[in-house]
Amino acid sequence: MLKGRVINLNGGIYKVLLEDSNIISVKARGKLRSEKQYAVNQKSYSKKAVLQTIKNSPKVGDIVYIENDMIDHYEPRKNELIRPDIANVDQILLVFAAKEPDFSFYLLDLFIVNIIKQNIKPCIVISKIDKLNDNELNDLKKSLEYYQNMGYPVLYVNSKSGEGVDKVKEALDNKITVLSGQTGAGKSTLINAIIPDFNLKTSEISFALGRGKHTTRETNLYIYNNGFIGDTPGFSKLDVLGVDKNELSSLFIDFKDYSCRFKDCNHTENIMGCSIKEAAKNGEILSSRYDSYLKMYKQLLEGEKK
Ligand SMILES: Nc1nc2c(ncn2[C@@H]2O[C@H](COP(=O)(O)OP(=O)(O)O)[C@@H](O)[C@H]2O)c(=O)[nH]1
Ligand SMILES: [Mg+2]
Ligand SMILES: [Zn+2]
Repeated sequence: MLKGRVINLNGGIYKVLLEDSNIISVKARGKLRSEKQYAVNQKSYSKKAVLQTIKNSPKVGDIVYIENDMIDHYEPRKNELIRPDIANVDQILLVFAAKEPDFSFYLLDLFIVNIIKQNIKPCIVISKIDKLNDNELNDLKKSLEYYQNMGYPVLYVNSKSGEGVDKVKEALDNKITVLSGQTGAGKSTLINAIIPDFNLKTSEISFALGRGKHTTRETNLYIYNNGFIGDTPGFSKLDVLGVDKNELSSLFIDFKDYSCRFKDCNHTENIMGCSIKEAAKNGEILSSRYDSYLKMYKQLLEGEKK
């Protein structure tokens, strides 16, 4: 059996990069084309059930095995994104502007929670560093050291001059990467600084969730050195999607060092001895991280009451 990685899907035709670097176009066997619809809550704070189509067909990013010019089966996935529809994503390149739009720690934390929830690692890229003066940039770097200590790389670029872009190129090696970040953060400019003819599609994808049909659109991974880059960004406008308020603290991985001894503590109230609240108070947990947690928790709580 031939083994390879799906790098493109368009109308049921899979382009598979084989181990010998050849690319072949194949279909999937019939048993891999069935679909089922399940009622799911898309947002944990919405009581309204929406229908989601669960497909067992291979998708872009899958490691597949081919027999008689058909995909026979694929390896278990370590994760899968819905938008873009890509499996086995190694990292999200989270592009945040240093300025224009203003840097927001809350928004950064919100993106990170969503990424961790998908079982993916963020790589933070701060763009437009040329828009800050030296003092402002140093202050930002100082605050972001905290994120580096959490294990998330933080890179700094001026995509217009090319400063710092080599470090981003290195970060892409050997990985499947999807870009993410607010509109205007600098995703397209950054990717064009890396690959001049790259066409990063707009993130405004209309997807027919719950309407009982699925749009036929192309999903594509671009081969870059030994890695792959999705040509469509992931979530750009966000809420705390699909997160249960009781799992929220587990998505703040820096909180794990301060295991709270109270079983049902949500770490939001003034409970004497809550180690997370205390760590936030004495600065061991970055205060903006804790504020982000409180804000998200409150939103999830309010959503439940609706
Ligand atoms: N000065 C400066 N401007 C940038 C940089 N990166 C992006 N921009 C500008 O910011 C605006 C938004 O960038 P764009 O790449 O379209 O953002 P996207 O929506 O995330 O794809 C554009 O006007 C870019 O020229 C940068 O590193 N420095
Ligand atoms: Mg863009
Ligand atoms: Zn607690």
